[in-house]
Amino acid sequence: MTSTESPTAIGSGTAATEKFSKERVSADTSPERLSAIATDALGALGQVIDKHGITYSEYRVLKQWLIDVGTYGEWPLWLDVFVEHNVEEVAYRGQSGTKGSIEGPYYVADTKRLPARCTLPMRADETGTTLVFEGQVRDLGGVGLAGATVELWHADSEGYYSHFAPHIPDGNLRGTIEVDAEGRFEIATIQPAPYQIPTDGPTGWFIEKAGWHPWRPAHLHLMVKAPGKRTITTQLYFRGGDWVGNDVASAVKPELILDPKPGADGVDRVTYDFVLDPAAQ
Ligand code: MBD
Ligand code: FE
Repeated sequence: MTSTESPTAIGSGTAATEKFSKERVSADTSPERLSAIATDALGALGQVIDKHGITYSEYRVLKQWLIDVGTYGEWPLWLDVFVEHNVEEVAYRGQSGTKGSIEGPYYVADTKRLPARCTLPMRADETGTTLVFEGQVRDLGGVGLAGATVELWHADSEGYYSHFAPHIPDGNLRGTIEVDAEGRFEIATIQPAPYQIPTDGPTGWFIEKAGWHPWRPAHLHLMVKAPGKRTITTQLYFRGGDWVGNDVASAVKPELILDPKPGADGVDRVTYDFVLDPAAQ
């Protein structure tokens, strides 16, 4: 790998920021609601400044660091690691299907469509233990959902994501699986490694200065969709894996932990079924 191809904080941050910025998102927040939220947010920050006696030099360092987060394109990373889990918990209120988890900064839409029994796109020399992930997409009544799709994306065995690390081909370890007539799927892939927040950018500097750790446990990202059902965005983790009990992004839930076991062929297999709530009316 040449140095220009090595993953850098500024490279993955810039790619994540460019992807997000293309969406031009909107929300129907009224001026009254915005004012109430902003008043409370600024009030909370004011209380922190007061409580800790924040100094002018600390204030200037904060200003510089906030500028650096933008320069490195790390707002998607920082926000999704430290803030998104709270938003996701609010979004799940009133739901009873499969638990959600954060989307994170590395989702890519419109990945390769794959049949219900498939192997995720990977390099000819992809390293890592083979993992067969199977299951069924169902409604709340237990009926399998034909027409559902399971979008799966995950890091490679070194913890890097395609589209956000220059040495990995686009589309690697990503796919949109079309379930069968009973809502079932069986996907062969490789076991991802834990993810480390890059230490050469402002999110990593902040974590190091605070004496925290920069790790997420190994995880699969999923977005499961079906006609007339509420889309779920979630993640699945691996029992006993490093950082499962101590995720820097606070995004692990006990219902989302897999326990793969070797099958008759010696290959690790695991079953996980997804239950979708009805779409909001
Ligand atoms: C990840 O891989 C991730 O899933 C999240 C939420 C944040 C940073 C990197
Ligand atoms: Fe991730």
